[in-house]
Amino acid sequence: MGARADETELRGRVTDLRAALEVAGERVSAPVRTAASDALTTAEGRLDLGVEHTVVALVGGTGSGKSSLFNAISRMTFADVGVRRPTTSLMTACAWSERADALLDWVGVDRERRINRFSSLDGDQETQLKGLVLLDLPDHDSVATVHRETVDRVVPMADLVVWVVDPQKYADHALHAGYLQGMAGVEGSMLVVLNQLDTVPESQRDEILADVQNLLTVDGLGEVEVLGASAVTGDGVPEIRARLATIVAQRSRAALRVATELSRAAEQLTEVLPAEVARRSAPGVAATVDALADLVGLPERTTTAAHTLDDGTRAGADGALTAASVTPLREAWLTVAGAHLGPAWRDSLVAATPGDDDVAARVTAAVRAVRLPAGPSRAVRAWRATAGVGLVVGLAGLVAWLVLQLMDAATDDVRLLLLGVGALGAVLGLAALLAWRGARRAQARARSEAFASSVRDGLGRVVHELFEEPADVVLGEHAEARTLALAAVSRERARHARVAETA
Ligand SMILES: Nc1nc2c(ncn2[C@@H]2O[C@H](COP(=O)(O)OP(=O)(O)OP(=O)(O)O)[C@@H](O)[C@H]2O)c(=O)[nH]1
Ligand SMILES: [Mg+2]
Repeated sequence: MGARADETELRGRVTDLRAALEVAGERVSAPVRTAASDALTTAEGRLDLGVEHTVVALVGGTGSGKSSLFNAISRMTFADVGVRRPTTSLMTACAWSERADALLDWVGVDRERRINRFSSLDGDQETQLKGLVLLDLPDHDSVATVHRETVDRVVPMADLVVWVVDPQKYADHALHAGYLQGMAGVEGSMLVVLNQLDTVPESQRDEILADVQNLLTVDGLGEVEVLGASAVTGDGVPEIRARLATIVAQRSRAALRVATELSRAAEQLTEVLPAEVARRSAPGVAATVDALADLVGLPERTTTAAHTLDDGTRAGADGALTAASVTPLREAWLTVAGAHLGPAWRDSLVAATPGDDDVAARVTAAVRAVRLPAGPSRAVRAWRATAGVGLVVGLAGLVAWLVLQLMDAATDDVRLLLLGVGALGAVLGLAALLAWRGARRAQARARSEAFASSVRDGLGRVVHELFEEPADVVLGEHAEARTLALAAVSRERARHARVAETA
């Protein structure tokens, strides 16, 4: 990954972690919050120093040729090379960057001891080292305490430590016991240069290089690369520059450190934002509506609605809920909606949900608000009228027939006609009577269904407004904080999590 891309990614992760903290607010415990904001401060501070830089420190005993190599690598004569030992007491820096000043302030290089290689005329040849900050350090085994202190302070800041040894002193005890043996495990950020090879007869060079490598193996640093060079003749210097170019192209240690710090803090945050917490409270809604329906005595009210013909007032009246009667139900809702939430998040959910009084009042009002069409239905009225007419006609026909029969009046035809009309009327009337009863039963059924579904709709609205909506705000914030924290752990993990959670 390029340095720029690194910085962009890390800044994005900083933004995400900060946003996660903002969304979560005080619902995350103070220690986790503090750790995260400390990590943010450190990360931003380090990013401002520029993580695109690769700090390479030349370290070694006095006279090994650090300053000479510094000049050879930078192709300048900025560092003091001397015969009086130790020569270098102040660090010298060469930056293949125009933005390294903040970093060099942090490392502690004096302003006068810095040179910029990038603005020089031959910049074109130097682009392969872009981002390199080369440091010439004082001698690590110095008689001057301050030199040793400088080395001890700066070595941990470096992305790469180049140990410069010479053919006379490469086996030096102070170097191996004091430094190299302690570097086992970080071989990747080390390089050894055996300088002054020009002072060794050509026939012995391979042998002496192999000896250096063997000593490193004894130190537990068998993996460390050893390069031979001569700062005076320039032999081996292009190889060193090529090696540095490769390292400059890799992710810097600073970027790694920032990435690790951010990951650790964000990971801690995701641990207090469990994945098991639901993103929506919808799954608990139906059960709560059912429980409320029981609580308001919906079955009995439905019976009342079926057997009365008013506008539903009777069925909806009476039995105002008390706050206490709502408490268990509200608790049950909070338990389901708030499953797996941390304590502070649960408090936030409780605070967002209206109290028992409100719920009781809204539920009572919802039941009372149900309105049904009053009076008998059209079918009931029609069949009743039909039955009335049929029975009256039937009765009249039969009575007239009976009277004429007894008086032996009128012709047979007329009497037969009256008998027919009477019988037909009676049959029709009775049939209409049966249909009327059926229509009344159908109306009762329809009224009970309409009442029940209106009450359920009303209860559904109450649950939606008083329970679901506020809970979804809290759960949504929880999910958002978690997604942001995951993004701050690493872009990769955030992508995986999003895929898993939407699957
Ligand atoms: N022959 C030869 N002499 C060298 C080479 N590199 C450095 N020298 C000489 O060794 C002496 C010390 O060189 P410096 O570069 O000052 O060594 P240093 O490691 O910076 O020394 P301090 O600053 O005292 O720690 C100088 O006289 C250099 O000219 C080399 O590759 N070959
Ligand atoms: Mg020097």
